[in-house]
Amino acid sequence: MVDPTHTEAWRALQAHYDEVRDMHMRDLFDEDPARAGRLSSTLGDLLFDYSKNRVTDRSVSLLVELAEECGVRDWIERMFAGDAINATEGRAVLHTALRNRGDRPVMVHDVDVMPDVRRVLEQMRRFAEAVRDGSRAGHTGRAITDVVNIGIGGSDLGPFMVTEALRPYWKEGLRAHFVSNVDGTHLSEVLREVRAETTLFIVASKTFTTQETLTNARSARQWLVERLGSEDAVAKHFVALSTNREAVTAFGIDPDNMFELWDWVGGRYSLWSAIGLSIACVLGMEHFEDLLAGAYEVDEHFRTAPLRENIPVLMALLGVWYGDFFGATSHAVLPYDQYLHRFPAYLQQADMESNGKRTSREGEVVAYGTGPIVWGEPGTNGQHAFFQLLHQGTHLVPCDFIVPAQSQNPLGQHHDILVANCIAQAEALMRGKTEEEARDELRRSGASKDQVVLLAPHKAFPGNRPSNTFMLEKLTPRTLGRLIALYEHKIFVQGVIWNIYSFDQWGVELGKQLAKVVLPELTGQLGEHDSSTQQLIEYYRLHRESVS
Ligand code: G6Q
Repeated sequence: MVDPTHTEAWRALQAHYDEVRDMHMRDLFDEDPARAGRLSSTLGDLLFDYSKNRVTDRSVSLLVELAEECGVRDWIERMFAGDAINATEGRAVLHTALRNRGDRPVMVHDVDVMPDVRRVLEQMRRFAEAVRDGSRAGHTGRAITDVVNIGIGGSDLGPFMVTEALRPYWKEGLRAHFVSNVDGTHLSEVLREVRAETTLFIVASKTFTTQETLTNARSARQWLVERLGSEDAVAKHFVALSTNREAVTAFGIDPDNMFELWDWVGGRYSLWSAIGLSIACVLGMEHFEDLLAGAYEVDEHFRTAPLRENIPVLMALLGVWYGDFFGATSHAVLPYDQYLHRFPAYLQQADMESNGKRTSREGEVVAYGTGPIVWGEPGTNGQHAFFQLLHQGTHLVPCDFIVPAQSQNPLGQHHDILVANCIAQAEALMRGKTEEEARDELRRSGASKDQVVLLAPHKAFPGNRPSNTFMLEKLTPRTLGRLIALYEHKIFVQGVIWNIYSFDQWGVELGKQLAKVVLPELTGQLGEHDSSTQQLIEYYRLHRESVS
């Protein structure tokens, strides 16, 4: 266990920060034409350009030393080896086993988990193929046209993001829907779009105890039985993805219609498991396996590449550099691909639920910054919204630009325009515009002296704002698999350096506990609360509609 601030590398980085904080990236590029080539890495067709960061070669070396002193190499080994590194829950962390395409065994408590992983993949393949070819039909014999995934958090965000990202691979005539929110509006809106006879509900819940998911699943079940007029219909229209056979059976789903996962699969790392069944159904198993294969390539890279060339490690170290030395508190993810519109939301959970922690592995409150606030929107929309703050605001927000070279929907000049904007934004953030340049520009455009004085300070950009750019040939199952796995491992490395446990999520419990207390009070006996909580409950009791 290492407090990162007690390492030699941290102290050296602190001194080094004083040397580099006023350097401008514009000068670093001007002085060194080979900078981009040196500060870039490739993996398959992926180009990771991290040269637009406020680092010198020495910064990178010191950051890598930090990773070494914090034992990153050893932690990587331990994760892949199935050690119980999720210590507060006493579990191994093995999403990498789910996409292990090699023949390496993966041992948990001396048992190789790979035969089970392959068995469930095979079960998913048979099921997905049968749904797709119509042989796994609904209660009345009609083929399935709509798959509705009912799940929340890790049992929703991953499959939803992936199916959206890979829409061009959907089978014609088969649509995916996702219901997560317990707000009845979410389920109602989806049910308006589908027909009971041809709809398959996938109840995705690792624990099968989640209030939102079970509430949605019960209402969906009732809707189906009412429409098809028979309880028997449930067997043909409901399947479950879970670790909890008993609860699945108690809910009324035949265990034969259950796809298993295991406690060593974390919810927010579970899209590679049976939780990905909706992906396999709409995309086909071969595309789901391509997704796994892309992630596996990254796993192999992460396990074997030297830290200095290891892309997730570099991504992680740059985040630590800005968060803990430059004081950045957030990180923007900006995919220039409309299909990736849920990617920032997906990463929000992956990152913030993993590293939004303040307690060290020794149980102490840490004295340094940990996980950032992750946010973002697809470009170019963001440019017309929050980019103002990125360019001229008072916060330093490191950005990730993600852009494929080929569009899934080539249309006139659209893609060139999209890519030009992406590249130009990263350049503008880095380069900026001095007040002198702004004045020159104004003069050339014929502005009066007064206008020049008035406007130049507002038209100047400080620049020196860091970004990474990820360029890929095309967004495919394989390249998406790579991208997701890169971020997963980045998050892991940061957790190791910050000396926190990245794979639990105790911070989501208190609200759930209190909701259990408040729920009966909305209609029954009122308990003791602070005056604000009391007032809100009373307001609701006065105005609520009674539902039959
Ligand atoms: C993820 C979290 C959380 C979880 C949901 C759904 O890492 O644990 O988001 O995925 O709470 O849980 P179930 O799958 O058990 O319903």
